[in-house]
Amino acid sequence: MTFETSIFSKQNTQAPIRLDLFCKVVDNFGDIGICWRLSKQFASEYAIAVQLWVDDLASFKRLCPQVSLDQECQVVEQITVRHWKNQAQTFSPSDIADIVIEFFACDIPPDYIATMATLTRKPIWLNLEGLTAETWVEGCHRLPSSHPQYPLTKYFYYPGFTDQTGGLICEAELETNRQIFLMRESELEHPFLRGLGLSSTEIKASKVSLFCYPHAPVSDLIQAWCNSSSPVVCLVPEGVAQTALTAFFGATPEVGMSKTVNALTLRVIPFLDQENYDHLLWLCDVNFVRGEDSFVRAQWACKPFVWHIYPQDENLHHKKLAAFLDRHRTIDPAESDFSLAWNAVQVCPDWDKLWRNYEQQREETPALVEQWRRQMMLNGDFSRNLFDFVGELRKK
Ligand code: TRH
Repeated sequence: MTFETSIFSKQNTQAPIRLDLFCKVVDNFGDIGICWRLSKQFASEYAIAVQLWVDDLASFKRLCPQVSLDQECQVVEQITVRHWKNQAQTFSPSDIADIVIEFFACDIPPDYIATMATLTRKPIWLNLEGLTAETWVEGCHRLPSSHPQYPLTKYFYYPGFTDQTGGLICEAELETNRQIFLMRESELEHPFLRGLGLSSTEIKASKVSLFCYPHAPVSDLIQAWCNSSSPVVCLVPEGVAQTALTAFFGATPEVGMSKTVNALTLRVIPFLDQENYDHLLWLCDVNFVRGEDSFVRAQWACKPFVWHIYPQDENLHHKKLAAFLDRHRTIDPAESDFSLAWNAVQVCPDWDKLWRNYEQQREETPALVEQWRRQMMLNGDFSRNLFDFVGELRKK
């Protein structure tokens, strides 16, 4: 049974299922990063007609250069992208999609909600929540919430690390694509890395990608890499760790800049589109990632990674970090100390030693990170799980 017939079996129509996804960019790139990734997956793997409403096209364009900044409505890779300018927009019943998703509790336009309420066949309405490894998520996942004013129910849907959550976003072809890409990259003598400016010597060195929030102790780590006993090449997308990089280069960092100090070569690379950012993660030996989406992609890259968690008031993020490390520690024992120092949960008296230990211990990590990938795959892909849930709701 295809997805379409299974979830909309009562709907005698060949028209594709329509899904509206609303994304408010609170800050940075994770909100649109995740929504864009989901939109592409919904369209390509489920043949769904996706309309992505996003309020900040400039952030979107950083990770998807095809986006044009001045269009209210445009089609990008089969997705209809709508510039969500304000809440005052009005809608007619035919505007309302079959599935309506709001991302991170962004308030969708009031008239959209009012119009949903007028329909005989109400759309499925979901709120996608943020990723955390904390156990309370399992109790909140899939919970309904009745609208105070209208006969509408919204359901909370959580990604997560167990089979009692929605799992992690993982496209069907991701692992195959990774294997093919890695094979080609090595057979063709590293076109991707050469394209980023790396020399043959740099390609052989320990390669690290760096994506973190501005408060990360990057200067300490840079110093430790300079003092390392083996060469380290650090690749930093433009705009990341500006202060530490300015101090290192003695000038504002720009794409193409590179400088070697003792064991370390540091290169500023372009901010890549999402697909190429995956390629970077696949090719580096260690990935420093942050937030939510790059954090998940690092896990699918099957390489050791260090997570810079999104900071929250009252150090709530420390709890979230601990919850993740509790689950992941057995997989990557070297990660714990490093992560705690990187996130300022623990003071690090000696970064040289910390990096040295991390380097030594991570020799054992490849098999373990693969084991983690398999374990996470058992929870199922987030989108697949989500549409199974939509199917269940439809049958009610
Ligand atoms: O950018 P982030 O910090 O995003 C978020 C937001 O802060 C959000 O509000 C918060 O809720 C969330 O973190 C926890 O980090 P994240 O989630 O990793 O998103 C970055 C996106 O940018 C991701 O989709 C990968 C993409 N990216 C590229 O496409 N190219 C690049 O070169 C880089 C560095 C990232």
